[in-house]
Amino acid sequence: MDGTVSPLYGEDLSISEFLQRSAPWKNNVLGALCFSAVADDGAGANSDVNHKETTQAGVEIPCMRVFMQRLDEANSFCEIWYGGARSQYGKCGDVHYRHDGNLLFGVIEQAETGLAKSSGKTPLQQACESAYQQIFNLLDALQYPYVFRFWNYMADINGHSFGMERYQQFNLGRQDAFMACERSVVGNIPAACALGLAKGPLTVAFLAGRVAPLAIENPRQVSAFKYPSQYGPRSPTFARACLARMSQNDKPYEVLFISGTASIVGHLTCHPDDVIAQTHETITNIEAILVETNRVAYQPQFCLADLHFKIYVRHAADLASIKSVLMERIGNSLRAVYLQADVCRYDLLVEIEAAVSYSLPSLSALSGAQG
Ligand code: 3EB
Repeated sequence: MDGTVSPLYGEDLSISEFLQRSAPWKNNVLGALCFSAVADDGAGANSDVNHKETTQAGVEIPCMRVFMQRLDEANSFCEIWYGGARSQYGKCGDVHYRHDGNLLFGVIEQAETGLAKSSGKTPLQQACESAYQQIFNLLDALQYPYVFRFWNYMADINGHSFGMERYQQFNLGRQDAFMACERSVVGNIPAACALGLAKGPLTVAFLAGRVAPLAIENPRQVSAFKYPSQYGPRSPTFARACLARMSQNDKPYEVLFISGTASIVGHLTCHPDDVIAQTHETITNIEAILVETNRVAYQPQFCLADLHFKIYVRHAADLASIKSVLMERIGNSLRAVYLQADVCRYDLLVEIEAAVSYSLPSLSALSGAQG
């Protein structure tokens, strides 16, 4: 479909391409998510600290860097998020951020090393709670009340320590931070993903704004915030998707963030040993999310063919199988980047997230916004 626009959503560049491109478009970059398993990858020279890059023109950009192997084409992948013409960089606690008055993109890492288990909290749980509290403190201070999307990356997500799976420790810290900052842990909550890295500290990126988005659930799945306790003492805190309406340079548009989606129906993993069936089930889940989105969108035009996909693959050897299912279900318009990552349940072999934005006809369309 031709109605898609990318005033917000980024493009497929390697990190070195991203950094070598010169101004002025870079002034509109709010931030980037960079995935690479190559040391430095052209970024080292400009990277004065982790998760921040400075362009030749001196523009400071929060730039998440996680150690993750890209499986298709290039070695690295940068997903770039754009803002308005005037934006500014800041650092608050450990959070690097950039904001333009409508949107704020930020990134924080929190190491577990040096943290002992204290007051009954594991190091990962503490790192997560601290990351989220710092994010919420920043958003309160700068008055960006609504998070649309969180990206969570941590080492050894399926590992166990202190008698608990690490992903469950993460969920404890996340939910505690939401509650401590008086944020809802059910209902209208952000979209998210949570993936395992081969190495590196807990790293969280996020995009927030000033207009309330609409959380979307998938009727085929139990909402993650209602998962039963067999998956851990605290439920994950995310919605299946988040639909945000915003205006950038006086152009209104609607953007959909689809959370990491996997082969889960109800709350159970389906097809544990079958990557092809898992991929089909995941696309069927994403289709169900699109149906729900089109019930509440201004322009009910959200469709698979327009989505920009990020595909997290547990076993690199499954890449060809996954790709062939996606080609079959989506066709030639498929836009996808493939990364090797651990998925948060040991029996999930693939997780797929997506985003898309469509322009809206006029600002007056926004005045009728619900929510
Ligand atoms: C699932 O549906 C798969 O904990 O933030 C997907 C998206 C998953 C986000 C998160 C976890 C998260 O439960 C896992």
